[in-house]
Amino acid sequence: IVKLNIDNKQVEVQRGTTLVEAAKSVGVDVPTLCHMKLDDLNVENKPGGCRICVVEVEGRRNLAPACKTECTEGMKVNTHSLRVINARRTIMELILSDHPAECLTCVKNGKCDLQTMAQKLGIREIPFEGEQSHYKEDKSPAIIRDVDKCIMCRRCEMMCNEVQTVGCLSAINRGFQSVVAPAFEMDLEKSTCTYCGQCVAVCPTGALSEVDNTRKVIAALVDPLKTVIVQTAPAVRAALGEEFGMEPGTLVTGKMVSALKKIGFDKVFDTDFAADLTIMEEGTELLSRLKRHLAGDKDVKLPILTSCCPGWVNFFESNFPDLLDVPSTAKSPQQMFGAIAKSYLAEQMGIRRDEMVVVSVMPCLAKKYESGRPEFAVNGNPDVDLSISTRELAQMIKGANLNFEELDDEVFDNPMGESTGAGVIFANTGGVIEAAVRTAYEIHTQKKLAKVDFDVLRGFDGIRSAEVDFDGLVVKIGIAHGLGNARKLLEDVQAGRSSFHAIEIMACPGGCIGGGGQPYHHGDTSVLKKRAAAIYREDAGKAIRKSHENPFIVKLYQEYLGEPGGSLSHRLLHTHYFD
Ligand code: HC0
Ligand code: SF4
Repeated sequence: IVKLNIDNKQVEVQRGTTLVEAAKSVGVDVPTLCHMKLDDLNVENKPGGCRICVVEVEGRRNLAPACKTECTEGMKVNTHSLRVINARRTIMELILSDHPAECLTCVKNGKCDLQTMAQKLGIREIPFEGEQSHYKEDKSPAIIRDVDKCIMCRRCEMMCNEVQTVGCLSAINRGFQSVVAPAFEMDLEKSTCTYCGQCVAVCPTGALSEVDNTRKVIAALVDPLKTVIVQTAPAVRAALGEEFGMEPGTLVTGKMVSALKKIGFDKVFDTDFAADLTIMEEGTELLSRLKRHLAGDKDVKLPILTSCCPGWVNFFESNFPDLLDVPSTAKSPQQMFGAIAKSYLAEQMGIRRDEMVVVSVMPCLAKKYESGRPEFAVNGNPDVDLSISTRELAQMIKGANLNFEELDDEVFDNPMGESTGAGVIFANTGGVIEAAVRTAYEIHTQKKLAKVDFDVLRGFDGIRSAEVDFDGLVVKIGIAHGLGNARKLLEDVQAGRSSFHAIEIMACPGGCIGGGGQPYHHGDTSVLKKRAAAIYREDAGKAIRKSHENPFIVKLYQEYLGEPGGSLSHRLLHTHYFD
């Protein structure tokens, strides 16, 4: 324990605590820009680069960066002396001297940490003339790098290297030329980037952002020759409200549907319906692999890995090319939705597939890339035409001049809008496997589950495991969220050390509720837990909570698909992977 004094407050902290943390513990908020501590992920970005957090320490000649300075016994600290305020303003003016002044048209306008800090410090002019570097824009199918706006905070590096272990981004060059970039300054598309979007989620400025598809969506909506339908991912409903000032964890399912109808979509459907469909296919695949394994088949690939997260699919395709036959072949719900919409539904509606535009609203940026993968198109016409993020949907709602909070709740259209609680929980880490267990258990044992909630599969630890007793058959389950955690489980599989039968992997911390397209959490990961709790509430309130009991799924198999894993299902709902 060390005792010190911050702004005339007595503080007691553990040895090793930084001044930023110590100040926070007594309610003093030292302004920071590059610093970001993600408590639930056990990572902290503190390169000490921006220097905005400088404070005055009695007896020291120089101001000290609070994010890097450890508390020592008897320290006397002033976080807002005139000298500190002056220094912070000068530092900010220097940072802004080589930053493009494009706030009015910047994607981050109103949400930019740099802008907020400039406002807070009362910057009204920039007396220094920095050298404006002009990098070429790097536009991948999902993410745009506009590195003129990079302030070298290194938060993206922390996410990409420490949390995701993708190692795609690092600092290069010196002085005004310094930027964070993939190796050899190659474009993201040519790098090993998975498009998980976690770098975008923490970028303080407009240096990293999503490819904006909202204009294309509006163009489709005004085209009289197109029938435009929309699907909404499970995680969107638990976070969209934040964009309108609602408390994190507010469920806005009904308002979201209402907004989409008012914006002008011809049908508003639910990706959760397709999540139920995914369970039918993936659950069947799990059971069939298990049965072959029990029958002594040595060629069967176990553990089966979930395959619904496109960031994760990208990751194993680049990092584990020897394991391409291990994941489930089931397409993601987004893609199953598109495949069924442009076959079964288009037939029912009496239109050709090229007259239908399928839009998806996703918490994820990798979904933009996934929808463009060539194998998910028929004669060049994609199953999912346009994917927008939760943030882009919020933008469209604001642009349509809708008062979101005042909207009445409306319900999804059918047949592809009906879903069960199992489809909803896909949004959370552990949710896909819990949904699969609910269905696989009942199909395998021919018995009703006494309790559909599997608390053993829930939680926020990066790697979790559980055993579920299928009436004598003990199924061993692994769960990882965040690609760094996924890598550990995958290395076990690769080395033949894994004893799991099934592993669920989601690329983003928290699962889709923490996706790269969700409202910014600004470093407060408690937001993710509130969203997760909201998702479990939505599940608990559903009349039907098991995918195989979704009446529209039952009908789809009866009328159209035949059996799960059957030949039409295989053609429409399964895929393969490439290195
Ligand atoms: Fe997800 Fe999905 S659960 S990946 O996180 O499986 O993005 O929300 O839509 O496709 O359903 C994202 C969320 C989805 C898909 C579903 C899966
Ligand atoms: Fe790294 Fe993910 Fe960002 Fe790609 S999208 S650079 S993998 S953090």
